[in-house]
Amino acid sequence: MTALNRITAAWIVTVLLVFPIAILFGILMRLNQGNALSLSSLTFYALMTAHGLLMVGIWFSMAMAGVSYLLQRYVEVRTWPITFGYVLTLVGVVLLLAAIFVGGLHTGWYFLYPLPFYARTTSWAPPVFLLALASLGVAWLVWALGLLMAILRRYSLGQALAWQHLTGKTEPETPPFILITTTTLLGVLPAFVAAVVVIVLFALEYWGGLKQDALLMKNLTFIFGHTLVNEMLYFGIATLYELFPGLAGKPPYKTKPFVALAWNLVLVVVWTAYFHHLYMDFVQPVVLQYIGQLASWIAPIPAVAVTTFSVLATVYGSGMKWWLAPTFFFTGVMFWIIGGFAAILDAIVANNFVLHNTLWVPAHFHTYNLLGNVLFSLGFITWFVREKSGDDSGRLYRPVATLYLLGGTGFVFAFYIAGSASVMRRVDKYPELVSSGSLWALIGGLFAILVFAATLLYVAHAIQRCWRILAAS
Ligand code: HEM
Ligand SMILES: [Cu+2]
Repeated sequence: MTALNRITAAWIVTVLLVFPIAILFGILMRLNQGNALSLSSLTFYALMTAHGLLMVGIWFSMAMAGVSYLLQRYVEVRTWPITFGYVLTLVGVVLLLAAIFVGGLHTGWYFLYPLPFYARTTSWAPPVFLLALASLGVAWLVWALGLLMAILRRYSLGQALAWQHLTGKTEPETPPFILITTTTLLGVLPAFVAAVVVIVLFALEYWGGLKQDALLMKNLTFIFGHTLVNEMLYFGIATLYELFPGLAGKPPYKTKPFVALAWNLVLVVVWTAYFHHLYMDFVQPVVLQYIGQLASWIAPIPAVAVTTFSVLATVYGSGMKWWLAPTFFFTGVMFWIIGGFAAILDAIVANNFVLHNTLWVPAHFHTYNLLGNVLFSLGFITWFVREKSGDDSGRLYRPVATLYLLGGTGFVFAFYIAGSASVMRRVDKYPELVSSGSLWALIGGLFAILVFAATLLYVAHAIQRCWRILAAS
């Protein structure tokens, strides 16, 4: 059993152990908003912070782990950066949970300045939190650089970005997987740099009393936060490009000129899309608001269009045998389109006046995470489990697919309805003015319990088999 199999199995076991816990936090929040429970505000915000950070952390890591495994098809992958990433991520998560559940930190997942200094119950929570973030940042930076170097040992930068295909040349060939992985790895690097800078600035204020500029801090925070969650979706897409045609019994995808163009465009545009988080900040230079709106349109559209087209063309007339892996990939793409469309609506300045910080926001990002990116990773995991154990989880197909998709759809639908009724996000109990929010919270919570049930069934299956891979080595 190779080291790469082992570390991949370790990632799967870890991520799948944390996932149901993080879902449970989400259900508790929804039931609290639906008045079926009565948590203290502090507990609610601690759960919210832990839920958001854990979810983003595990699914970013799992997307990277899937890509790391598949990369060995094209280049020599060294396992040490992945193992390093694994260990430091665990350290980061433990520190994070300590800061939240012992230190009383409850800033929300993107810890907007100056919240870490105030939203806490102990004096040591902010430094431990900063340490946790630093640990995660270093873990993922080293891991990402390791993968990038592995690619650049085999391909030149221009080849890895498929520049030769832009002009219609077919040789040397850059597989779409290499192209998307490279653009995504390059894409996350500025996010990690911004994270380091923001941590240092927080530290300067905490220990040195040096007041920071709130607008600068907000920009840096969203270069990090937005870019991280945006790019993790593209790692999932890379995995899909690599595995989906094979699942349909078709030859691998090739990098056509428009595919090369789409992803090169994504590479540069993705860095400026984050401005859409600052539309309500009137002190932000106006030109950046225009750039933000344009970039928010341009960043997802080429990728979505090309991917949707490829996936539909693959399925059409393929006689695809539908089991969990292709079902996860296919439905993931469909919900990605829906969630992406809902996100673009919100990223239009005029709409943002109405939708800003309403439940429309969790509505769209849960659509392309819970029903998009997570499904891409689950598709990879299901494929990996079958490769290694021969078990295609056939028994689970109907119950898991039905409960997860039905529950997930109902859960996000409740967010959309409440969001369009202007119910605000990040509130533990709804005031009279938006009391319809409570009903939709309850409905959303009940649907989420279906997702939880599907997850438990699936997790028990996959962990057992990955555990055997670990134990056999
Ligand atoms: C069935 C599964 C899930 C449930 C029940 C759930 C529930 C929730 C709830 C109730 C909130 C707070 C919404 C508000 O009132 O503002 C929330 C926020 C959030 N969720 Fe989920 N969620 C689920 C899955 C996921 C997944 C898969 C991700 C993956 C990235 C995710 C990431 C987040 C993030 C980033 C936030 C924002 C936290 C913040 O505002 O600081 N969730 N979720
Ligand atoms: Cu964003």
